[in-house]
Amino acid sequence: MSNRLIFLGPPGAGKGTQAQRVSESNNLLHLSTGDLLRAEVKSESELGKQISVVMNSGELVSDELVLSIVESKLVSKNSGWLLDGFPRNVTQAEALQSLLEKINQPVELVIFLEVNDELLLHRLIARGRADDNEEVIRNRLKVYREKTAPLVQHYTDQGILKSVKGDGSIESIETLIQAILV
Ligand code: B4P
Repeated sequence: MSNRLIFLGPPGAGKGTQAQRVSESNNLLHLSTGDLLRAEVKSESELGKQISVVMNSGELVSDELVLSIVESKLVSKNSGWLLDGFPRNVTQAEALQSLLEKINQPVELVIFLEVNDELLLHRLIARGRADDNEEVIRNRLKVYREKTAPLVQHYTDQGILKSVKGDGSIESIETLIQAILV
């Protein structure tokens, strides 16, 4: 079974939802950069306040910061892991690749969750997080198209990307993903 995974997709595609379920049933470390950043915001540290401004505008937090968070979590782990929401641009993908080469743990599979914009907007507005109002969501979709979407080609070229339609029920999508992993 593949046990070094990346979940890729637009905001609201269900990366976090599926990553939680798949990591639990396969005993993988679930590393969500969004959750780690929100935890820093919640701590009300100086850094958390700066992160909050960036997240609530729909932009990406700096590569340097996100990379240092991921590196500290991954180097202490030598079994399986699932990266959710990371990498989010080519710089992060390249930095991840050199880190993984250093620790000899290459990515085995990238799952790309495909969902149309209308459904994404509907799901995120229903979720209602601080960064889930329509104006910010539209900016997140724009940032996704400009910065994150090129990773689909990047991992397709490496021959490790599989697409999954992300518009069914949560359970049916999980079943599709599990079938790809075995
Ligand atoms: P994230 O926390 O990664 O969240 P997301 O992309 O908005 O959502 P996700 O795809 O995980 O959707 P979810 O399962 O929750 O990013 C938030 C922000 O953090 C970014 O904008 C950025 O500022 C920052 N950030 C994170 N990582 C970064 C990085 N690497 N570099 C720089 N900045 C970074 O699902 C959404 C909703 O849909 C939920 O309510 C869920 O219940 C529902 N849902 C899911 N699947 C469904 C289904 N099949 N049917 C019906 N509803 C469903």
